[in-house]
Amino acid sequence: MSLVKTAMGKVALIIGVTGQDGSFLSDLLIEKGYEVHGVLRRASTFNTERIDHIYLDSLVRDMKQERHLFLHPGDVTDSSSMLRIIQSVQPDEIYNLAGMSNTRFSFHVPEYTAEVDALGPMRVLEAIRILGLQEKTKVYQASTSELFGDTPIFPQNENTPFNPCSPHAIAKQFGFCITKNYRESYKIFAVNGILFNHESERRGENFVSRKITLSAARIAQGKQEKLYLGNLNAERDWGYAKDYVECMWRMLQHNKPEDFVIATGVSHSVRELCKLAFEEAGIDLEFEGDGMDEVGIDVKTGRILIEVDPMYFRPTDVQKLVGSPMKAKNILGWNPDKTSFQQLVHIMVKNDMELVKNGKK
Ligand code: NAP
Ligand code: G4F
Repeated sequence: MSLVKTAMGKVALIIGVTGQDGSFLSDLLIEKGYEVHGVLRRASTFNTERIDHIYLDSLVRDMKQERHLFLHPGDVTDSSSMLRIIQSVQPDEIYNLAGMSNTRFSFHVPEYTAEVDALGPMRVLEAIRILGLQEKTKVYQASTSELFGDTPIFPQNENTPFNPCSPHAIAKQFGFCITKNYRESYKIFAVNGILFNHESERRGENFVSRKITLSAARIAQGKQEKLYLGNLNAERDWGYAKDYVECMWRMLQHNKPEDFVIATGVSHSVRELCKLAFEEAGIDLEFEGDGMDEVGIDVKTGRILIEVDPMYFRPTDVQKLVGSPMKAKNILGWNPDKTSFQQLVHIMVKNDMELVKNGKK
């Protein structure tokens, strides 16, 4: 395996390569001619499904042909693995996407969440400093709109004060601050992408968007009776992950290290997402009732398809987030309107209808 930088391309290391964003970013960087390295953490089952189309390809390919994706066993909770991998890869760019990314679950594992989301970024930055790579290696840190938390300010931008309200968001605030601190203290090109919710056909099934699109597809094809959800009033600024990873890359190509909000500028409620997803699946849905008694009804048959289950509520929830993408639009030339909310839901439902039809979900 060659770890040598190819003449034409740069070397990137993606920590969190097996996740939604890591897989789209791998596709993008390979397309741009990068040699891509990823950190693969240990799991009890295979966890490379989202990158199998690139990784398995490269395994079965004639070894004389060029390989583009190399995986390294490691974990952001383990400093020695971060040091070893960064030393051997000598990346031009590191994208730290590793995250305990499930807000609700972070209430159950707050200490582990801090290990991954707070200390993880610090271990990556420390490795760069210890290895003397400050001049060479640029770092992208996956920060989040959850940092704004329960804010009264709309829309949120790079100057909006943080008010995180979950262990996940609080740990991510440490990650944000340490990235800024290493940029200022050690002159590392380290930036925060404050990304608002972004979804796709590769989104994990326990996030609300995918839970809804998959359930809509299953219910429409008679494979599921009902969908149980939590806070239907929550509003999020939902964009398409494929568009967002492009902006991560743009941030590292910019001539100076700066933090950017990435968002569409439009928010929708969970209820609206349900209506649209079910419509895409061929079901006209209507909501009736209030609070815990609210239900989603199939207008044609009168059947109750959605119910509220208190199990999915959080000790504290962020009610509404909507971001201003103006800085990224003006400085990075990023297009926040590339994929609309309607197009995003269409892509996800279409994908899930196919998966269900083929017995894959
Ligand atoms: P995701 O699908 O949950 O992917 C997270 C990635 O991190 C996976 O590859 C996961 O590995 C890896 N990971 C988790 N713990 C790790 C550890 N201890 N060591 C090494 N790798 C670890 O999340 P995503 O949607 O792609 O998001 C990427 C990042 O952006 C996350 O940090 C997330 O918090 C942040 N973010 C996401 C959004 C969003 O709406 N998607 C918005 C703002 C910020 P496995 O595959 O083995 O689990
Ligand atoms: O899809 P969610 O679980 O995403 P959440 O909590 O906003 O976090 C995601 O986006 C963040 C960026 O803002 C990232 F930092 C984070 O890593 C992750 O990618 O929930 C969205 C909303 C919440 O208000 C939640 O209470 O949907 C509400 N919701 C209602 N019913 C539900 C459900 N969420 C989930 N997961 N499951 C439900 O049944």
